[in-house]
Amino acid sequence: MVRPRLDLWLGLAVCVLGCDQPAPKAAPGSSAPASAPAPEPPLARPPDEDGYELWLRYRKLEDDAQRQAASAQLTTVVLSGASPTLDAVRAELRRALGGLLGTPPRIGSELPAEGDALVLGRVGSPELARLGLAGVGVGLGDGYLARRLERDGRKLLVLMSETEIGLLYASFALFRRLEQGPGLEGYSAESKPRIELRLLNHWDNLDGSVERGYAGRSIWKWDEDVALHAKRYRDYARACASIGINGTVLTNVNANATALSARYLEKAAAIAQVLRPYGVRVYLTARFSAPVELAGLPSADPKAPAVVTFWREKVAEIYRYIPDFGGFVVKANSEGQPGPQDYGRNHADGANMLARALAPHGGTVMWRAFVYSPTGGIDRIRQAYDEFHPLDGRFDENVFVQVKNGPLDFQPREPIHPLLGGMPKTPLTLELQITKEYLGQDTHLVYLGPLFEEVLDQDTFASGPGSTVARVVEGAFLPPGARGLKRTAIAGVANVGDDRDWTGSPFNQANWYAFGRLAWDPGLSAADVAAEWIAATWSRDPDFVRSVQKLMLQSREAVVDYMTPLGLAHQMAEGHHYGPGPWVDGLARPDWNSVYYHRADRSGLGFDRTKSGSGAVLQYHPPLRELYADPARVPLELLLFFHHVGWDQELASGRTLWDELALRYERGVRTVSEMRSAWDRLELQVDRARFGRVAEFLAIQEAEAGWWRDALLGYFATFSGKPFTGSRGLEELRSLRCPKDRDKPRCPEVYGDRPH
Ligand code: GCV
Repeated sequence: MVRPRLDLWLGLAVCVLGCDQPAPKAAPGSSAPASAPAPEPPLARPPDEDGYELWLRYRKLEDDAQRQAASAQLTTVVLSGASPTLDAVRAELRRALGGLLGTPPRIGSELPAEGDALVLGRVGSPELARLGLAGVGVGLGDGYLARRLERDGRKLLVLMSETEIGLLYASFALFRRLEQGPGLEGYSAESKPRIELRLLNHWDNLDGSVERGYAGRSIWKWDEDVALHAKRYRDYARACASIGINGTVLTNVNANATALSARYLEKAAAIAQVLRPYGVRVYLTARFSAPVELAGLPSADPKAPAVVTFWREKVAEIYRYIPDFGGFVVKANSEGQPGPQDYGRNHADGANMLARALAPHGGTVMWRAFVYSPTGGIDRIRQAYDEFHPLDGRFDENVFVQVKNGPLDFQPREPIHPLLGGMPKTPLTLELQITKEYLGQDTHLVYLGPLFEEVLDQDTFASGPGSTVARVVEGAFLPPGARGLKRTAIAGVANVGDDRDWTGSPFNQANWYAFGRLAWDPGLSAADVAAEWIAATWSRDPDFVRSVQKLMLQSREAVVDYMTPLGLAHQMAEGHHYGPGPWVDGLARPDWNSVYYHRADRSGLGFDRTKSGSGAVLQYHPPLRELYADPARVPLELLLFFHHVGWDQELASGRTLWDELALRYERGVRTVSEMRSAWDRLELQVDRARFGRVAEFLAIQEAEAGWWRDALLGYFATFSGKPFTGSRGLEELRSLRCPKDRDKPRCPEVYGDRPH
């Protein structure tokens, strides 16, 4: 029997979603016809850029009237005092205003006798008192206020904060305002970070490799002099500060004890010195067995006095090198990492021992809840809650439990982690992944703002309705700490490497940006954040911003559709997590295999996590628990995460499971084609270099989206018995052995043979 082609077979359903879509274009290297060629670009195309400047390009404002109005206000700047941070503020003002307005400002420490001016001052300072602002802004911390004043017939724009770093944040907010285009008329702002510790976690190894990094080697060149890389570190710190990131963990959570030896501490101290003026504190990962590896102790038992002494002395040594050291991030008893359970102790015993060494110096421990034991269990996703929930309330005040956004592992979509509503007495660090380990890595264009927003907005119901993840992470329900320590934190696994453009692709920069902006204010909309980023990174033209914003906002749902729709998870091929591998089976542990997660059989698809299955659904609070447990009410987006569903079962959409699945895969591929066409239409407005890079990556993504669809539907068809014919047969797809290079994953076997 000749099986119908999926695109013909799906014609009706696809039309429900829009029949006026352009035909998908051919992947590079394929012989299929492409759509009509784009018109020849005019000569006046913007000059090529390499992406190094990120969103800090500060190109001159195009609108003359607006630029002149802003210049009148900002040409004279008043900022008194001397410190490395204030120098950084001045340098950034010169660079940004010089770029945006065309002329760098005159910066003095006294308000001149006449003329409009920008005044920056610390809350309570004599400068602000002279302007009648004594007492204004108390309690801002690192937050800031922007106020417009009229004094003696002159217009003043005043930026104030309690801290120097707050003045830097206020300056970056002002530049954002200018980039956005509404001008300074009526500008006033008040903003305080809603989460205190906003950290990047680098999974960088001492040998220069980066775990799950796709943007080159580590920027921390442990074997080289820091001075050689100081410019890059300074620019990294500027980028972090511009979006409010105030800490960075230099080393991988799969830790190497050597990172805590004198040679590396000296280096970390030199890096800390470059980052410090920008308010970015350095943290390190601690390997739990360091007392054995570095000091030759017989064990790392957290209750052994020699171990306690080792850590106390080690921490004191670290603070001699780095007086404002932030603390440790620890992965313990997970994926082979040592931990307190090796000695019959629990996570609280281990974390508190380290916390007590850090407490006298003001440091914190971020103890990760991503535990993944070597013995497996009834359901991998249950383990963290089962181990940590009983320990709630047993951690010292300077311990955070660091929880990934979902219970599995940074999938394109998964439900929130039940621990986010399951440890009401413990400060939690929400861990998001900026590097796209499971979302197409460097080449696929996926804007993560909507994913972060979805997580932050999800209600845990832990303290009744309205207990969103954002409110939990902001500490809204946390009992106050006796010692008034910082108790709110968020971390993003960095996507930064030594590639010239920092993140391996121009659009991956947006995810670094979105993480920082949402960490500062989880209430921001991912759409607005995208618009900010586009204007600063590409072009301020409103039509351009709208088109790119649309494309970015489509992209997350697209990757869910073409990789793992309807709550499927972990269908990536073994090891590299790049292409599809639903057939992966037979690896040593059941939960290393894709088949463990999809549970496809003749009767249907999906993992039963209800009471009659693994029971993981019981880890959620009511009414989430009931919602997820009910196959008729669970959001379709999470259906197969919680239920095993028959192939012919009719879903809330009115379609059968098979039809819905096929429709979503097809929709994902088609959305990428639309994104590709939309980008091509913008060619004339973007420099050739960056345009070309994005265009090539979109071509790869389009071909690989089809690869995912064909692999997953082709494979599931062997269980469902439904007709499916992809562009390539299942056997051919199963035999592909790519990517060969995990750091720059490419599969020319899929997208054609053009070099990338
Ligand atoms: C740093 C997943 C990743 C690992 C990572 C681990 C973790 O398993 O694939 O590379 O290890 O998560 O978050 O600890």
